[in-house]
Amino acid sequence: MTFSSVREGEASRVAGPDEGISLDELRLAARNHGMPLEALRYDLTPPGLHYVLVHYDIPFVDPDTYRLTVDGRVGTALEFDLASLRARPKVNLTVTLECAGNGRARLHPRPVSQPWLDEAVGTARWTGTPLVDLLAEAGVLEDAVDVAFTGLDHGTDRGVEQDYQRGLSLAAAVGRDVLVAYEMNGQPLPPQHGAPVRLIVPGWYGMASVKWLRRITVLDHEFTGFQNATAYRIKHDTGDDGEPVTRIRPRALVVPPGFPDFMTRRRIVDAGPVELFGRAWSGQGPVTRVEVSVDGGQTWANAALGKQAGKYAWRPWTFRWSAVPGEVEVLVRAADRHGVQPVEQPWNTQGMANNMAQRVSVTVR
Ligand SMILES: Nc1nc2c(c(=O)[nH]1)N[C@H]1C(S)=C(S)[C@@H](COP(=O)(O)O)O[C@H]1N2
Ligand SMILES: [Mo]
Repeated sequence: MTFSSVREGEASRVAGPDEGISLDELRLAARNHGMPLEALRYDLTPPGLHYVLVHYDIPFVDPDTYRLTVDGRVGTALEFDLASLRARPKVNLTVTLECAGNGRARLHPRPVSQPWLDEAVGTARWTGTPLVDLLAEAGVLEDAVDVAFTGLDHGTDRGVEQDYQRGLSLAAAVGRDVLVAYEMNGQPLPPQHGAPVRLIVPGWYGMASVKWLRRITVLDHEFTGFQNATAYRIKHDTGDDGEPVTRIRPRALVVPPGFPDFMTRRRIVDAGPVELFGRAWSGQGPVTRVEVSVDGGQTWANAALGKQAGKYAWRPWTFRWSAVPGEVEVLVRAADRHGVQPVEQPWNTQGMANNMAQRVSVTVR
């Protein structure tokens, strides 16, 4: 097996019809782990079980010498150390984060990238200070359009060398709930989740929540860096500029019932009443409905919705299933006011914002 080499400006790639997961993809999957679906049980995901996505390397940052700069189109450029950020007004927000590539490995043909199945999600209580206050203190100038956020991590992607960097429109950046965060579930951020300081953009796919945040730059023009203009876009063919990936589409996941077979992870369940439990979320507004099918998607019934832990947090749901012996495919799907999750794949070249309904194969004995 060989590792691929990449030339500058090369497009993302789609796997051939019989092409299995490569060592390149496996290496990414081994670094970037998902949340085991049984951890859907926790309101707040224990940090070690929260999914992780790191494009390059996890930077080694000394919290004592760490600085955050606010500059660009502002009246006064500012610099903060960790203590001065912690001394500012404190906000706690429970936020469900999901990677825009979640579900990518289930697409046909498969976009070659981090091969997520269903598990690129987690919910944490983030503590930080509102970004809007930092911007107000710096004094955003009238010609401001976008805000660029730069991480301490560095690498190349498709031949383009870069710091991890994302832009957000000024309108989105001044939302009261966008946080410059330094704690996760009441503890200092773990290295893999952005220590010592990261951005949290609630409701948006994870790519917007820049980790290891070192610089906030107000721009008088649209940000056109790689992660906005090339990577996180919904493209239908390689020549297509595509649409930007923004807010999280609705998704429901079920804790796989019964117990698993080691290799296949097929579920084994005893016949009789089975209480299915799961979570559902959307970054576009409240989840309005969760539906379950226990016959491979032919018929659907409503699950009972539990109480949401916050505006940006996932919502628990339950469903009472009377399991009868046989081979069963359980499907779950969530809806928000914009619509319901598709059962057929919403395919695009990079496998972004695909919220196809989860399927779980179960043997009822
Ligand atoms: N600096 C930096 N920030 C980053 C990334 C990165 O690679 N570098 N990955 C982004 C992506 S694509 C996602 S999905 C989330 C993942 O956050 P988590 O690892 O804390 O779950 O971080 C985002 N922030
Ligand atoms: Mo992501």
